[in-house]
Amino acid sequence: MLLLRRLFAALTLLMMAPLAMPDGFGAFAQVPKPWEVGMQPAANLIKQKVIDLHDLVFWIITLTTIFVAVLLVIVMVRFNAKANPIPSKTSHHIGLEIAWTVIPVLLLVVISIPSFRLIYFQDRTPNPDLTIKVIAHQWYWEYAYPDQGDFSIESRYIHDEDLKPGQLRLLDVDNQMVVPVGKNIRILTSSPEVIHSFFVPSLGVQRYAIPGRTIETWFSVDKPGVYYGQCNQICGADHSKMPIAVHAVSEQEFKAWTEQTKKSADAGAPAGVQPRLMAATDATANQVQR
Ligand SMILES: [Cu+2]
Repeated sequence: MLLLRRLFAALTLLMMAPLAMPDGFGAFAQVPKPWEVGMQPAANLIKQKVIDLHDLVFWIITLTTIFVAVLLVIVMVRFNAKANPIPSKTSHHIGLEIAWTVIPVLLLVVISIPSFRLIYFQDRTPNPDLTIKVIAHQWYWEYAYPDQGDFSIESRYIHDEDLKPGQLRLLDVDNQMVVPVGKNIRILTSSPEVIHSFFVPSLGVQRYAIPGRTIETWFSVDKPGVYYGQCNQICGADHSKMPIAVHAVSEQEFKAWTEQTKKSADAGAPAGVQPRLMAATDATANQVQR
């Protein structure tokens, strides 16, 4: 037990390790690290709830596995043909049978309660401050800001030969999704062609982008910085080239960014900035599926 406790403490320490700050990155950034064990640290309450549920299930699984393994060892040592040449003919034990039915059911109930609570917590935005439509394409992301003048930006990965010092391969993008810090951001995902998935680990967000549907989820970000994720639904040849970079900034910076981006979108859509959404996503954007 002591060894296990030490092992778990080491794992917990690793999870809580100082937050990543890649070279050349002035601001805080949350990225996956080589040899990382456990989940990325929480950047908001949703992720903290994900980690808490994970830890609860981790302990239930660990204790159950140890308990069953110990029973197996006892059976092998005490009841093998040599140690126990004349076996008992007992075939039923009502108390034992009730116990090994009821205890697993109770364990599942214990897991299901926080699990359902978390699913419903992630499902609907409490008091949304703004909405961002996330439209997944083969193979790039489009982020639309209907509340800030209905402009949209396209976000693509950076080719290896174009990477600047400090930029992360297959994580950094040309246009980041910019969001204000501390606000409840409603995310509506959709896709005009195949299924993708919007996944940002440290924000506790994962939602499929499904053709013909608009699905809601939400997140907030506690402190400014860049939070990385990826499409995590196999979506075709360039699936690995759909990174997500969420840049959380102050409210003033966000306002300035939206005004400037809208202006350049209105002025003729330079590369990566488009004033209107694709028709396919417009049609489904207002029907949130339950
Ligand atoms: Cu994808």
